[in-house]
Amino acid sequence: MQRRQFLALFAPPLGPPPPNIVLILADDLGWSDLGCYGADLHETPRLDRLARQSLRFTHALSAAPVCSPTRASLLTGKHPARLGITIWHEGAIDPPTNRPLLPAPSEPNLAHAEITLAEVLQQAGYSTALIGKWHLGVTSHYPETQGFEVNIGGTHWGAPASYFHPYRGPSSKEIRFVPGLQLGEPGEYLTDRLTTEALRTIDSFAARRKPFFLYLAHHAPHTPIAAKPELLAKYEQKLTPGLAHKNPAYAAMVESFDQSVGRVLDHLRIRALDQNTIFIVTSDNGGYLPVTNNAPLRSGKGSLYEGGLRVPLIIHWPNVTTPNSVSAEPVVSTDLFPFLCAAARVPIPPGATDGLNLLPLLRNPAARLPRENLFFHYPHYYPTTTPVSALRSRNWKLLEYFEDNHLELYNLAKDPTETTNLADQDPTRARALRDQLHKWRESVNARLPIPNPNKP
Ligand SMILES: [Ca+2]
Repeated sequence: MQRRQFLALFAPPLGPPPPNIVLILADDLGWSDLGCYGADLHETPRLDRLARQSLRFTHALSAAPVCSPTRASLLTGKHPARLGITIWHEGAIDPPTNRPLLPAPSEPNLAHAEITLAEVLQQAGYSTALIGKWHLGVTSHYPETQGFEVNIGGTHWGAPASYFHPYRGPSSKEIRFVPGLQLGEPGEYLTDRLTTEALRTIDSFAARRKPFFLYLAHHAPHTPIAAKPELLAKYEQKLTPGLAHKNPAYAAMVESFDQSVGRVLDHLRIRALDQNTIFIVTSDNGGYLPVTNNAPLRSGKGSLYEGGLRVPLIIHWPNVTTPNSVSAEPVVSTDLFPFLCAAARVPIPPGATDGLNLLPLLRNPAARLPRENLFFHYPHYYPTTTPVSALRSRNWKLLEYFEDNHLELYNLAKDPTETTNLADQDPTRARALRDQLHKWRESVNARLPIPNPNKP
């Protein structure tokens, strides 16, 4: 079925009004960056309180270890490998040619033919807004072409040049800026400003008496690492030897993110919108090294070790989620698509089948989803990795590195830090998992790296 045919099937659902959806996505926020996930330097009182009122996932994984593929997957319900988007825009158009492998080709733009969550919800009568980071293609592929009625700040760039107004830098290569925020005050901070825009948007949407989908995709705490002076001073004072987290400016950025979440929550409550709003906070990939530290998890952004994939995920849905509940079920960002379609009572588009509805876990955090395997595919280079695929099968994790095809096998229950490679001790299991990984790659037409003919 073509995109237009599918969307033409829609009519706003009957019955009580479907819930508003507020999805707050942090950029590069690591698994252990929040207080409720064990951070020692960073203070995140609002997220900690939200977690106490919500369902918190301890094994939520990003669909990819870098920005754009996870964002594309979250918005389409398809695996990044199926979309052919396995690295960010700039990485797709300018891959390295001096490494042993030539990385797999990756689409630099999210194709118009893909049906996004915003399009599905818009067709069902939702008002839709993207505020903050887009990073899914050039101007012709901006949020407005994918179902977002409002776009404040979304561009093809992955990060602003500056976190301070006017949010552009003196770069000689390109002038990065954040469209929609031209009027502002000196000293104004991007995380605060995007939040203000989000609150304004909530008010304008709420006045329509229709449900809304707000996708607040913060740039924080992605580089450039830049903090508000008063918070920076606080963390410089607080920093003591022996802490896992050691970067006061990053800590301040995380707290600014926390304040943003608090402002949105307060605003929803003051406007009496909180009771019919699904509120989600998560991140697009693991924490960026060495700016943060994902301990006890191994490695960070770019890598398919847990530090590159594991992210915070908190879901609050009044009368559905149980306060202070925790799920250890492995879930992935792709699951948000079918979950939110179901919550909004709209059909899932054909082909958007790589995720599972999370509702059973919301109702019973001890439940298991009918899924044994999660797959990851990063056929690219990054400072933390060479091209690699991985399979997580409950407590077992297999990684296959493309440069030499070596396998690594970890038992995450006994070895959560992925320290002891069991591939040689348990070759039968390693081969069986590798075969499943290969079968999956074929099933989604995953693109593979190839030997670099110009490299000995
Ligand atoms: Ca990111």
